[in-house]
Amino acid sequence: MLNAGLSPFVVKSLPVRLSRYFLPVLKETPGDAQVISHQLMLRAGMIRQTAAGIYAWLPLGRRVLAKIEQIVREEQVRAGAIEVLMPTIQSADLWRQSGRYDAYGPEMLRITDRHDREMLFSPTAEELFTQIFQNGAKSYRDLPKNIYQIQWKFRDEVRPRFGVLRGREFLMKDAYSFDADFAGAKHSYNRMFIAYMRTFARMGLDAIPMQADTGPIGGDLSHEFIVLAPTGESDVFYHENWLKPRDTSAIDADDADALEGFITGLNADYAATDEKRDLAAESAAGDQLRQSKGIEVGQVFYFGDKYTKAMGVTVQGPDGVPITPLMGSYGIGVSRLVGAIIEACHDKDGIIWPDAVAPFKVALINLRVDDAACAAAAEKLYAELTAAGVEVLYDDRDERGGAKFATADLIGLPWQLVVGPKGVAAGIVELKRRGGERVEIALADAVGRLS
Ligand code: 5CA
Repeated sequence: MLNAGLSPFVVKSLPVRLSRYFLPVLKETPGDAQVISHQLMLRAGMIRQTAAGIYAWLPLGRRVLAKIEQIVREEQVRAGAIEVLMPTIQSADLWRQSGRYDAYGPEMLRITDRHDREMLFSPTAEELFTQIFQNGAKSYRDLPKNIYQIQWKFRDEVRPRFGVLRGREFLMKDAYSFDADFAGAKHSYNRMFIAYMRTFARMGLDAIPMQADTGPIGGDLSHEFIVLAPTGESDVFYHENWLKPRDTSAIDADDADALEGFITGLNADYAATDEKRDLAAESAAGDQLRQSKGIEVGQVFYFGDKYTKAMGVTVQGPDGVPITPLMGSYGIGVSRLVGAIIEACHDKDGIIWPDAVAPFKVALINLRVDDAACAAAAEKLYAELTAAGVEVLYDDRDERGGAKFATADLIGLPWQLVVGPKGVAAGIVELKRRGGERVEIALADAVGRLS
């Protein structure tokens, strides 16, 4: 293991009283939003667009983003990657060293500072990570290394659309691995591959790894992780075996051979994006071949010495001969995932958050704020749930019950705990699973059930 330490970024979210929160929900579906996730994110008060493809994240959206970031982090740390933070604004000269300053084209946002120096807003960060690595690593003993960040990127997309699914400014996890030889580099690639499967599964998503084109990153080995969704922008082809969930819990990622064997076994089932279709493999799959639309939530690349060679990066080898490290890079669309999860998890009333990424666990709904017994019971539940460490959004607003239910359904918290005057008199509250069944339980049992 490279780094078994815990992430230093765990922040506990606090419970909230809705009357004092900032949750600007919309009754009407905004006309300019074409896909369901974009509509629901606007309606649930998660984001607001500030310019084409650029979004402000409001409190509820920020909490979901933080939950997703945290899962991504935990699986990166588990895979041995080490967190850093690079600047978003980078110098054109750095990008000239790899040749990508000219090659990247109009997707790169170019900026000139007051001294007429050419700068840019990073669309990805192979060059900077390579430079930082070179600066700190001198010998083969410094290998392997995998360094990552979770940082905003900017790509001046021709057609930003579908809300956060294709933004211009978006949050990405990007990791970069450095190894001494191909066997090591393949192990680094496989570690990220399995980390991605675990990451997406924890978020309640079935993401299928598919052979993919390498585009402007370059290289000769790449997989895109695709969530199937009719609104996806990618056309994908896969063997129906991929529709069955894969268990990765028993895999020891430190064991390079076992890991390679597991991933080779997975990839025996065909799955490819449009650019990488293999007609022979498709005919072999016969009537088990499926075609669908999908959303790319992550991509892994192996590109060898493409950047290290261009930028003249070496470390001292064991025999004194310099080694040019071999690299891979590994991206996850953190902000895109918020939209992708909603595309996969919603109904006609709103979002249905998987537990692991829900902004709060429980909506505590007081149906009658003007009723003293009701208010006292709700306040007590709020205090006890908070003390038990349950993330609760307490709807203490002076509103009709119907409006409160509509808000709770729209924002999609996994549980609704409903306190009404009749129930309180009988010592009963209602517990409803969002998208599932509702049951009456004893008031005294409510905190236990939700902790
Ligand atoms: N340097 C590599 C990996 S570190 C890289 O940039 N890969 S990427 O181009 O595939 O981007 C990584 C992930 O960012 C994608 O899988 C996708 O989930 C997300 N992403 C890319 N473009 C956008 C966009 N315009 N809006 C939202 N997310 C995006």
